[in-house]
Amino acid sequence: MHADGAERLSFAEKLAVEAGQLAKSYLQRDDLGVRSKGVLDWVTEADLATERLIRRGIRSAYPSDRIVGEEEGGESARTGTKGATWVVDPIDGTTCFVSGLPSWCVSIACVDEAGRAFLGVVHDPSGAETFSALAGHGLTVNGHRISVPDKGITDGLVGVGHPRGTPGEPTLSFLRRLFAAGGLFYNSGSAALSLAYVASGRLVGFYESELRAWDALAGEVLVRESGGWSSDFMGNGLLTTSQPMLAANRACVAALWDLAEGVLEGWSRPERYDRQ
Ligand code: 2AM
Ligand code: CA
Repeated sequence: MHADGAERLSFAEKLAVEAGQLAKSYLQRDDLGVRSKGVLDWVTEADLATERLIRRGIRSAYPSDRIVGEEEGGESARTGTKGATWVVDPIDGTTCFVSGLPSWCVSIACVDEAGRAFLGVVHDPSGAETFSALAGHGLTVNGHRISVPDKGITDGLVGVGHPRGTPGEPTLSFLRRLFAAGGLFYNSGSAALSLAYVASGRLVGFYESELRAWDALAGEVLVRESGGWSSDFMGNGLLTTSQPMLAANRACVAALWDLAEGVLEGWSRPERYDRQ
């Protein structure tokens, strides 16, 4: 972990809020007819401008760090490289953003030289909430430490995302098993925000068959720091591949793992998290 972790965290929190303000300003401009160029151009512009703001901020505060982002990509980052790597998604939940739905967010994570994600910030401009965590220091929401009650699958909702353009399976199999277990799903349209909801106890878990690093890493840190369990995106040492993602509070992880089993080949089964 970085010695200046706390400083990095407060930097990332401010940057995420600033980025969220810029992205949101595109929604307001939309009212003025700027969208006449077409929805795709408009959202691409919002995405790109927001990512550029984040990149500029990081370059000026941490010039020797590396940056990987959804819009402009970045080096094919591997573990074992020098310095920290920032992994950013300027607008996660783009379809919600375009559709006028509130569930989109800015996601910023930082990965250390050993390939461990040690900092995660998810900022939700619509709800004015910043979910923030540094490895070993717990989770805060808008600066307040929160404790999350463990709930079973049937006591709440399981976030399930489906990556656009991919086959219905394995999401459908997971949903079938979830229904058979008496569970219900919630799809926020943003993986990063769903993970923040798991961390803050609003969802009991989250599953998506395919995510990229910028969708997953910040939320992963949030979930771990809330005391929950998350799969390890960086387990293979690569930032550039897609990975399935499972995260849950301690009461749910074993049951959700059973539902996802077979989909998550090659992963070692998490221990049962029975609280004493
Ligand atoms: P986006 O909104 O930035 O595109 C919803 O399914 C989640 O998965 C969102 O976080 C979304 O990010 C991401 N996503 C959408 N399509 C995807 C794909 N084909 N592969 C991986 N992630 C995807
Ligand atoms: Ca994304």
